Amino acid sequence: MPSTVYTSCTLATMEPGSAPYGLVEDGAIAVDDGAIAWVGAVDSLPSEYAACERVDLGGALVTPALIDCHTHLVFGGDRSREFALRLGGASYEEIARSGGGIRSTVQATRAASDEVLLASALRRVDDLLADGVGTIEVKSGYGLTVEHEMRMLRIAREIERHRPVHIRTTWLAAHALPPEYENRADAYVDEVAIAGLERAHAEGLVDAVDAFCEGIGFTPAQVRRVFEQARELGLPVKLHAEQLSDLKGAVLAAEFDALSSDHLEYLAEEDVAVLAEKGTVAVLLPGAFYALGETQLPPLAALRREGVAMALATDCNPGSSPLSSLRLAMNMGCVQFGLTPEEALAGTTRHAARALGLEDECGIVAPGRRADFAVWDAPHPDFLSYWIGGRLLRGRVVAGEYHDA
Ligand code: DI6
Ligand code: FE
Repeated sequence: MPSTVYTSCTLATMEPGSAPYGLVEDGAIAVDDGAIAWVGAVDSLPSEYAACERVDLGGALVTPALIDCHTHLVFGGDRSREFALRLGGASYEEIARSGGGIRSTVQATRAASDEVLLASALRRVDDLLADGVGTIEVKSGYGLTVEHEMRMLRIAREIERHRPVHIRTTWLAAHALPPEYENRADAYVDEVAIAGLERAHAEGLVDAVDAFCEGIGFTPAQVRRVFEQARELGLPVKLHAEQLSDLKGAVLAAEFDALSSDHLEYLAEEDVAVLAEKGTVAVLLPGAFYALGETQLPPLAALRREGVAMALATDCNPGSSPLSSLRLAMNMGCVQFGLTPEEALAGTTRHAARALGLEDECGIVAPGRRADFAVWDAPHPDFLSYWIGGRLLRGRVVAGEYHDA
């Protein structure tokens, strides 16, 4: 396929090192066969690209396509009623313990047809695409039987057939205990979380394995058993850790060379070093922090000091984070957690790619990476975190194909 050269743009390549944001003024990107072949200032475009088709971007800002590395966006029903209850004083944990919360979404998800689940997921996907997203991670966790968990991942994979976006799927059967396993959590772990993982993996449905390590979720000992199975199958792990309390989940995940530990509001300062040592990404989820009215902040200064890569994601889910804008998550990461706008963009590009084990494929605009980038009407990359709402996106290039916003 002949190359296409995109010109007349400011490039925020997000390559670490040199300039802030890896900025290149008056930049050009040569795309060949769905991959980036060359990146730089248009003045130094190699002569071999001189005769290629050119696309003038009219001075737009170009960033890597954003990556939402933590979502639960396939689910049935909604939980707006719970939102009202929480505003009236009930806590997230109280609602969960009284049979609401995740369990109510499980009921609605099991009852919904494949078509209804896919159609509602696509609405949330479209919201994300309008924010320049090119890759989305989607977790299971609202089926809680082997069949229903596998169905969720099949539907997640189906999204790629309907929209220009890359999907990564995560097995999260250890999300909540379904009513039929009341007081039998260990049996659930064996019969659904572990046995189902084997089946889902055999069908090629699993890119990574996750669990909810929490008082209202699963104990570290139970999570360890799920992770041992993942290791046996050669699958990478990640963990919902230290969201509501400190169970040392992040330390456990690091022991299994986790791609990421996610949430981390209650991560102890002394446990930050182990993330740095293992190269585990800290995925921060300010949407859940905001929507649950939390006050305990993740240990940002220590994460930064130790050089832990920090990603940002929506955690898009019907309970704790009814959020389908990754740019709003970036704004919240800055305003609530104290990230800089550059850290926020690194958190939804380069570091988000690492949180999915995709650092060699996407997350920066560089030769050899997939041609996934977002084209914005924005004067500077700070603007993407600064401006709340609006339609900043002009278009997305996904695997070398241009799609208008
Ligand atoms: N932590 C979360 O924030 C979501 N899951 C999890 O393990 C919440 C999911 C829900 O409330 O439906
Ligand atoms: Fe989550």
